[in-house]
Amino acid sequence: MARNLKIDVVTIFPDYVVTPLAQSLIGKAGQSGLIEIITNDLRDFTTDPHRTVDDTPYGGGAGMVMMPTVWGDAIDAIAQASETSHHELIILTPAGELFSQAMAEELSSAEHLIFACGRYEGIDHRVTEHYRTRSDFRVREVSIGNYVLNGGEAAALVMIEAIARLVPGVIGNPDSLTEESHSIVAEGQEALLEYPSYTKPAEWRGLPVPAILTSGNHGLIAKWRREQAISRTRQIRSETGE
Ligand code: 6GU
Repeated sequence: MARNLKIDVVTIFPDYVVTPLAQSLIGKAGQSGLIEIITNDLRDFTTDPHRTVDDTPYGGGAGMVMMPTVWGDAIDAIAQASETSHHELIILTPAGELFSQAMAEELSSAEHLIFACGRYEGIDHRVTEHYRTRSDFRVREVSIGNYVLNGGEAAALVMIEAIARLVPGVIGNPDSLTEESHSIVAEGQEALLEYPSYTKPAEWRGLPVPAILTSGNHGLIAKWRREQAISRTRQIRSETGE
């Protein structure tokens, strides 16, 4: 089967990402050849005996900065080995653009994603600058939310899970993609959060399932679900000020 998407993750903690990626749907997508995921150890691209990846920041300040030399060698080698002609370089940083469903949709149709997981105080900014000058790359600095992690590994996992499930064939029933929270809707329409779901038993700890759902009236059920989605969306938006 043709490979749809190649994903490289570059990290100094390969075990942190390898095990979760081997699990579940994303792991199965890897086995079926729909997605190929490779985890690369950044230290394999060092040239000194200590396998150094970081140094003190110019201008002073706390923490260490990851060196552009090592990152450049790693990214060049990974791009070369990919056998694809265009590469989406995703640099994970809390200072990046916020990840969204729209970005996941866009990235799910790329041919090659490279996730650069920064640690410490980040990666020397010239890595972003250099690859932005290269016509075979598109560079995005991305954050998954307004909080700080110790490194980009967990963020890469979040993004890969959101992206991989949008690759055709990864999810058995594609209908489940179109109805869900945050999925893209027609222009001018608001993206609604999902309505609440219920299954058996019909009553649990004194709580019955909403009667409408057992009425058999599909028109009324659809209307009720839409109303629930709208009120949920309003509630969350007002709480978060979005
Ligand atoms: Cl991508 N990296 C780090 N270090 N912290 C984050 C993040 C990324 N996204 C949110 N917080």
